[in-house]
Amino acid sequence: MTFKTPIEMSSRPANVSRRGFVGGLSAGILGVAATEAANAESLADVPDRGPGAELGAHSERSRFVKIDRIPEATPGKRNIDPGDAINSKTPHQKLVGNITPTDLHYERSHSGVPDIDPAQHRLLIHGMVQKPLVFSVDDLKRMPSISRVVFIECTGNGWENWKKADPELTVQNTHGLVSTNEWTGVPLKFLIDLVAKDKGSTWMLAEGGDGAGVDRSIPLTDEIVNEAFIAYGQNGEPLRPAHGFPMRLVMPGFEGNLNIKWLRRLKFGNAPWMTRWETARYTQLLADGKARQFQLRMDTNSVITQPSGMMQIQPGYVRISGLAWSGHGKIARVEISTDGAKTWQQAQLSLPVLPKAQVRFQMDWVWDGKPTTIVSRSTDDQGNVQPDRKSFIAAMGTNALFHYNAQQSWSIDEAGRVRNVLA
Ligand SMILES: Nc1nc2c(c(=O)[nH]1)N[C@H]1C(S)=C(S)[C@@H](COP(=O)(O)O)O[C@H]1N2
Ligand SMILES: [Mo]
Repeated sequence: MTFKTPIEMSSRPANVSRRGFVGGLSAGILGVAATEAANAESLADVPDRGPGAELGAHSERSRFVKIDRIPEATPGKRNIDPGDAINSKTPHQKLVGNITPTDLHYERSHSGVPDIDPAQHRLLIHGMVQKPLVFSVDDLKRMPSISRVVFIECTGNGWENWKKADPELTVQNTHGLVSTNEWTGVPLKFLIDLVAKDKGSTWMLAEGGDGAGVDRSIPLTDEIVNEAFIAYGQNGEPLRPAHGFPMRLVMPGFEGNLNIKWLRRLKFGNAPWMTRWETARYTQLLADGKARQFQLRMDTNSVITQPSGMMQIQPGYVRISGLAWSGHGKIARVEISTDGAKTWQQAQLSLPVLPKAQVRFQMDWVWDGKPTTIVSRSTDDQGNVQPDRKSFIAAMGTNALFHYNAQQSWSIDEAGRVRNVLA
């Protein structure tokens, strides 16, 4: 859910001065940021050089860098047998920048990863069309393509904090089901024109080629027809099997579940198919006992990733950093409170700020060593403001499970320990 406040729309988000973007770093903080660095005038303190390792066919991370996704089961069940995992989450606490490395993009696969030979794979497009067609992967690769940086977010992202706050959760546990990659593929609009879709067709069924039989009904709004695409590329290479090799649907701004992986069929019709995935699953039980269906858009969200859950900070200079995203459009601004949501300051955004993609925000802070709570709040260019937890729960109740986008609070105690709390 979101709050609406009227804000101006422009290429530079309203109310953000150029100084609000990185590049306009204020000189005042330079001295504070460098206080940890030692005084030096020669190379004496800089380690010597030596011969390097041989060149390989591809590069690996440094042996000094330990960075992994974590496989998890249902909410709250951590440290499980990987064979029981339903998700594998992105380690946002260890990442920088706006793009998620391909191997660390979160994964949600309902029945494991199928082993698909691209030479055998086919995509059938049929239903309310003049020319039903079946495409190979090579057919798609010969068509005009687009490349777009977008986030994909599981509707379950954040569900750990609906009811209670486990103080031992990291940001990987609470927000590890959203990632941002560049995807390359064929616009849905191009395929719609090839098969000559009937004007009367207002819905599309997208079906995956995995054992779970994930299939979803997608309303053919102008926005979806113009923005959805069938991707075969991910961060410049073929999709990884975990993310839908050899092709998947990409639905910028909408529920992760609609981004059907291992895509094998698109069927056009004039009503939703009411599949298991939009009736028994991915509906929201509201406070009055009624269920909400087809809540498809991912709302305005943000989270501080550094410092975040289970980290330890020292009094003095702290660079706060995090990620913000919105399924409605571009992030216009992010504000940070370091006094438990009493006062707010505007953070800097790392360019470029792209629609329906995650953007990194940063802010300087000098921690006085007193216990406090830090929290971020994002606003997008459509005027949607990320709600605080109380308003979110008041509107959504506690029966629901999906689309949690309340502000994330991290408490800091007198020892500098950072913990997950519900504000
Ligand atoms: N065929 C198929 N498509 C699927 C899924 C699946 O299990 N099978 N999982 C869905 C869900 S619930 C999410 S959140 C996204 C996850 O995409 P990712 O694993 O590339 O992050 O894919 C969606 N597409
Ligand atoms: Mo999902």
